[in-house]
Amino acid sequence: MPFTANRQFKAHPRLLARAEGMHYWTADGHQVIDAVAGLWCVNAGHGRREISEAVARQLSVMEYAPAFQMGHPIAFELANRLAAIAPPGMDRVFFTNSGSESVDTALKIAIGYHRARGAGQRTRFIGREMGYHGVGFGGMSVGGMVNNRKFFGSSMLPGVDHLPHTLDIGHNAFSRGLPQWGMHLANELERLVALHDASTIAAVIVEPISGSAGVLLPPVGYLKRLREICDKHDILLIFDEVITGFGRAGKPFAAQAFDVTPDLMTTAKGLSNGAIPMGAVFTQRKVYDAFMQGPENTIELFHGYTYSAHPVACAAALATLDIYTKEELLTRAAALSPTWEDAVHSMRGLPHVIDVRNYGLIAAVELEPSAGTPGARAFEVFLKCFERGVMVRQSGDVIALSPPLIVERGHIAQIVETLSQVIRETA
Ligand code: PXG
Repeated sequence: MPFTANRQFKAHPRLLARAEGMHYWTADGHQVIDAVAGLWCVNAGHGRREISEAVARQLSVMEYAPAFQMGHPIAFELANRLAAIAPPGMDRVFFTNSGSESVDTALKIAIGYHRARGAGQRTRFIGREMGYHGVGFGGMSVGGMVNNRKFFGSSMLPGVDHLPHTLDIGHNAFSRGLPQWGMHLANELERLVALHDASTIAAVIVEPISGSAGVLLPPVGYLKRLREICDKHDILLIFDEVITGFGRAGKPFAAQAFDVTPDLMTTAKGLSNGAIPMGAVFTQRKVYDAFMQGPENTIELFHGYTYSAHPVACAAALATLDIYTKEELLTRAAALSPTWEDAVHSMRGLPHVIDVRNYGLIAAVELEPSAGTPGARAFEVFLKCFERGVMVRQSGDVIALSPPLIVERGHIAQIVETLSQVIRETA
């Protein structure tokens, strides 16, 4: 099983059998509120009939169409719809099937872009400690979560360096929203540029808000500073918005919430509400245009997947975008954020709670690790919450929360009450 304690699971399985709105039901009929939107992807909530009907319709009209040297109308319709909600100038879209594929695609586009401009020596990437960019060899290499890397150490991409991460509980514990301390950490990019020389660096890739490593927020001004340094040295800036895209941060994309526009943006998850696997890479027009040279019969980008722009996934994504628009879900996190912030910060002062972090409809509660068994306390909290009908995510000693964007105040209260009670009872 993926990223699972296999032996523990098989001894005590947690089987989800049905889902509707904010809830799952287990195979034996136990109702569980979903405080993580599946895995940060079911932003419009579960069981959306509009999506299943669109999928069924598309399956009966045309179940598959090749994307190499062929196209189909709704792929372009979807790309146009996405461009309309994207940050300024990001109006070119390449479809993939997952976040990991989006990341590897973006890294390849970055290298190809520089080569097309006669700067083929720019092949180096700068990622960040504690970053998560999926599990492909590219994403793993620019990522910075040690357990995801150490087993595969000799297979990393060459020429990758990492910025320091931005988590500093000493300075920023219990910040509400973005932490004030830490903008200067972006200046580390200048140090890496001085070390490697800008002429060798293709791109910097960061999550605007890191999810998997336990919700790491960008200090105020940090992302703007990264943008400035990238501009100064002609380095592409990639935002990995696989988690933050599609409303999680209170705007369609975190780039808009933080008013910093990257050159490329990777997405997946909320794009299709998790219903059908799909990802998309957005690029600035200048990136696309750089590839458009040579004789017209030549392929400009030697990259793609059998299932790029899969018609059924496109249908699911279009239906998802309709729901987002109709229910104003892509900005709902901003409206609910003060309520969410107050609710999650009520957990300050509970036993072992050393930090609470929040932005948009994301939060993390960090627990003090129990001596000698890192992660054990939060794992126990995760298990007990599930028994009491609340599904949260655990990563190390962090409990992460990211409910579907349809969440109501009553659900927030239930999630926080159960989690608080469980934390109180967990030694
Ligand atoms: N980039 C980011 C920023 C992600 O969060 C990926 C890439 C990879 O996406 P795929 O679709 O290949 O899994 C992700 C995935 C969690 C958790 O709770 C996070 C992810 C996936 C599963 C669990 O920590 N993020």
